[in-house]
Amino acid sequence: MSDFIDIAPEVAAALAAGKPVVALESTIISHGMPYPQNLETAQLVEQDVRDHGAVPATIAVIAGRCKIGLSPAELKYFAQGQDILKLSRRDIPYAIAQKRDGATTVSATMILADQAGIRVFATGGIGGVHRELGTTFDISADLTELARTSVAVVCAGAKAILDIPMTLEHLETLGVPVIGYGTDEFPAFYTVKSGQKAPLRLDSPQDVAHFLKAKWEFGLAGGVVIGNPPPADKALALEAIEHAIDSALVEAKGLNIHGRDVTPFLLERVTQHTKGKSLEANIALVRNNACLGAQIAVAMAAG
Ligand code: PSU
Ligand code: MN
Repeated sequence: MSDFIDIAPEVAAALAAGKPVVALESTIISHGMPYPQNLETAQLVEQDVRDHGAVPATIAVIAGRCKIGLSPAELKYFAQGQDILKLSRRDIPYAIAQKRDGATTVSATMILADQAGIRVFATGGIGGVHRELGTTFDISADLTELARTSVAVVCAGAKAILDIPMTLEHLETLGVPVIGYGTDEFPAFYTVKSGQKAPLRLDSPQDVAHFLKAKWEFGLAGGVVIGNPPPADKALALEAIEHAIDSALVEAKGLNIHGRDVTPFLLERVTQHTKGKSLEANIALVRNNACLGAQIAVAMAAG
């Protein structure tokens, strides 16, 4: 493991003892949700992991140190922070060398989790291929990371702000297994349905654990996407979100938003357009994913 990483004592003890640990990302806190809901969610999600028998490890970079597991004060800092970078793979050395604070996206969280030996990571949604690929060439670094780094990502699929069919095609090309958890359909984050079939389906944490072991013990490095549908009582109907997404996309284009700013901008606008309904769904699905992530980590630790 690199000299740039600090593992919180509780997480280090759990890893040393072979106990279940679940990685959590920090971009969702700093750039994915407004304060104070982001802080409440970050705290609830950690508790959800504990309630299901695993140790949570929220990952971030603080003053150039890569942290695996944050203290309550650090969690608050990332929820309130103003000058926090959004880190994907390319940005990690900059944050380290310049001693900056950075919130980790799915790609950066996977890298740090992998270095610490954490195999299960729970989040909201993965990045993907953006709509109008032909003009933007915007493909999230999350997808390439999934191709190379051996961490399972429990998520509610990919948001409809993205081009979901192209995202699934690209994951196939990259050799990344995409599993519908208890569903035949790949979920679309706010909505249970995306109109796209999940390429694979598994129905229990044990089955997922066996799948992950088979992949990695066979020597097939790389990530796995576990698409867990959002809880039905908080999920939105497609009609409820479609308009918000379309308006947000038009606004982003008009304002010439690009690069790392696109996803946070779209998330913020969708929350505004749905008057908070999408935020409620977001919170519920992240918690749901944390619970499943912990169950999978427990199943893996049990052998
Ligand atoms: N999806 C969400 N909320 C988020 C993100 C994705 O519902 O906060 C964040 C994740 O950290 C993801 C990142 O890795 O956005 C992808 O950003 P980009 O599209 O710039 O690759
Ligand atoms: Mn992008």
